[in-house]
Amino acid sequence: MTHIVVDPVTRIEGHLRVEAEVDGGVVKEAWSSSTMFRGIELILKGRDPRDAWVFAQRICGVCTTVHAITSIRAVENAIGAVPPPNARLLRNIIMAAQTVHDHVVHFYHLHALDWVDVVSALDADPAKTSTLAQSISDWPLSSTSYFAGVRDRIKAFIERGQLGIFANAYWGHPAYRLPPEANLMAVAHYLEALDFQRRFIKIHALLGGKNPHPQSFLVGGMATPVDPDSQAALNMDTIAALHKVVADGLDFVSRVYIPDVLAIASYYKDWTTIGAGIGSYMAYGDYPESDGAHPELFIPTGIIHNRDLSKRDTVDHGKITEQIAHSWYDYSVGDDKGLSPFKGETAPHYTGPKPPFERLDVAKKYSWLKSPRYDDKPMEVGPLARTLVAYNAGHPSRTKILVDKVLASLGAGPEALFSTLGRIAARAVETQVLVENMGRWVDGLADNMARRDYRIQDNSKWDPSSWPSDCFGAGFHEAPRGALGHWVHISKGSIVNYQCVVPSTWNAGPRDAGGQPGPYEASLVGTPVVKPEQPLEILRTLHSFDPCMACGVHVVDATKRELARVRVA
Ligand code: NFE
Ligand code: MG
Repeated sequence: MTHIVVDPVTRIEGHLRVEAEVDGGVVKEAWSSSTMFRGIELILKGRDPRDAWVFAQRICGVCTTVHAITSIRAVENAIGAVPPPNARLLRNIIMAAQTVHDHVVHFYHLHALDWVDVVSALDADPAKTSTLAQSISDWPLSSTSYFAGVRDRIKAFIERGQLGIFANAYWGHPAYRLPPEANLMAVAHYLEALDFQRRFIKIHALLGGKNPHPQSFLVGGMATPVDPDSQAALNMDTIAALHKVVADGLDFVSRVYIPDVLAIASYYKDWTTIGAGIGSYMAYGDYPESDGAHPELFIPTGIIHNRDLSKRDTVDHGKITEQIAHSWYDYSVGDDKGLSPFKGETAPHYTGPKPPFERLDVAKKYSWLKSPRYDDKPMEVGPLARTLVAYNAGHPSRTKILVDKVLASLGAGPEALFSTLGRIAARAVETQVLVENMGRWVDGLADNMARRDYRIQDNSKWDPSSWPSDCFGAGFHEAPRGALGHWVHISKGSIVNYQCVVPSTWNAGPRDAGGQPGPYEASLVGTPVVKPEQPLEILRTLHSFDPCMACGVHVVDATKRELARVRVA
């Protein structure tokens, strides 16, 4: 039995440590630990709920707007504010832009190098790379001279000892399987995606003033004026600019991202049988298509239990609790109990070993993440959960068509989705579905302008004197990494309690009081590890979730600042 420690896991947001027992070249057990405490939930206590979104948004710099919208929705739910149609559409466009941007950055810049060997790309024949690229897509940047140029640029970097962002990986590891030409094509697209993401997120600059952390949210609506007769407002020029960015986005996603996912996946088909994890999936649903308290949702809500795609359960938010049996917190009701987020407590209490240490005591508490549970069961959330729910829902959109296309190209059935590769494929499909629909929401804004509906805020509930003296609200959003909820208790105009239960907390949380592992922990069991001192395969499955510990924990230990450490005991 070999004990592996990966700390910190890199190419993620925040600080994640994983310990695993490997026997016979396979992971037998794994523990996921967030090594960072933050405490935004505590910072919010006593504040004006109309300001909460500005603070909450700073939970993360990767999924930048998601805590703003969720906070706004929680407060609106508590005080009864109803945003007008323009605000709904503006929010849908901003959130979809976030998810599309986030997914592209994840695939190319955070995850691809687990599958693509940059050093091997140097051996590629540019002419053969061109043939390969043209066989999978009609994307124009595909000539022999283009790929020769990319190869020469990387070669020059390496010869000068300047691998830079490519410096720290397991190049030459036997689990890398792409031929040099596929590696070169993927590296070229890695570089193109850097440029793409900068152009695409301009949507946030257009509608929210900046990225990260757009500034145009407002309880009851949005602070983006809509007026075709004003140069200072969202007008027909903005509509045209949005349409252009969205069209460019659709072009890149359908002609580069999707073909790359299919091409890379074709070399790693065995990863459709690795990394499934707990097999239950939850989506809150999102992107309201109508106004009011119970809108139609573009991304459907539901739960898939135990990999059974023939049934879809409904989500009852009242069944959500957080446990802390293995988390560095105290509960007034006892550490073996779960608490509803409305009654949630954030009382940090570190009882782990004093750093530096070799191992966590996983029989006791071992993470700053809590363990969220639905009806006392762990749930995987994220693009795969949403895609499975939409697939089951017979979603009239393109989800089912696109998923079936991906499965056909892999020669696999739907059970292949319950896997590491399934997460990657689902994220790509979701990106395509969202970017295809963004133009429709932009058209919705233009239509409203044409009929002179310029409303952007319901200000009837702006004054705290219009609020109940004591009220509770919950807000939900499908963030890039999955189902996100904020719960707020407001009394006499101020926040009494604020709890965030975040996608990476659902996925990366530790075992609960009953010993049930969280999704990361379960998904690593059965993962092959060819070279324990270079646990590339562990990174593949972890990265397939797109971890974000900043969100998950919501004071960094400044005494322990190593860049990377992998130990085999
Ligand atoms: Ni910080 Fe986040 C997303 C949220 S996390 S990245 O997506 O909420 O899990
Ligand atoms: Mg929380």
